[in-house]
Amino acid sequence: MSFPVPTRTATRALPCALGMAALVVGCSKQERPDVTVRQTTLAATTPAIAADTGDSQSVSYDAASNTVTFKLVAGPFNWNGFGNGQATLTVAPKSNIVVNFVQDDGTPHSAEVASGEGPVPNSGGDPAIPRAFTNKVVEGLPQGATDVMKFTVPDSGKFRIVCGVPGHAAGGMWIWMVIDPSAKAPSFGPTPKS
Ligand SMILES: [Cu+2]
Repeated sequence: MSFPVPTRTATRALPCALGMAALVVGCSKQERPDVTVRQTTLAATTPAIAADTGDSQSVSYDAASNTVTFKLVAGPFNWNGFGNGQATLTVAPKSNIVVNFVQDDGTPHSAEVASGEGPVPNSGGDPAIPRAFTNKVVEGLPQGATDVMKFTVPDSGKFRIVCGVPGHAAGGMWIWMVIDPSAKAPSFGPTPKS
């Protein structure tokens, strides 16, 4: 299944646009209580849709080559706005992964794929998958730097994408990367509550 993922702006605008198209009236909560109800329902279901189909701005997939391209943006102790495992990149077994790392924070950061078992690592230097780390993984790269990690995931497993600068991952700068045999395509979004 594949649903178009509305942007947040589009999600908000959609009920109004529907109301406008059908009735050519304003979009007022007082005048159109049914529109309000529909908007609430849509907002409540949007996170699940995003988790199923991915954030098209962060992840793309080439099925022919089984290649996942993921944009990983370093912010202040977060990745793409998420920290402490609050987001998950889900990929199929044996996927070829291209991570386009973008350093968008004033503090030096790096990236590495670490084990998903045990405690969050204090620093980089022990990647769980060969070649799955950026340059200057312990020192960190300066703001504005970019790097590319290319690696292939195994059949199964749960990993963390961490910052390798000492203390940063433990300080929250990590997200999950999960290999899901049932995944038909990669996705990125908030970690499902278990
Ligand atoms: Cu960092």
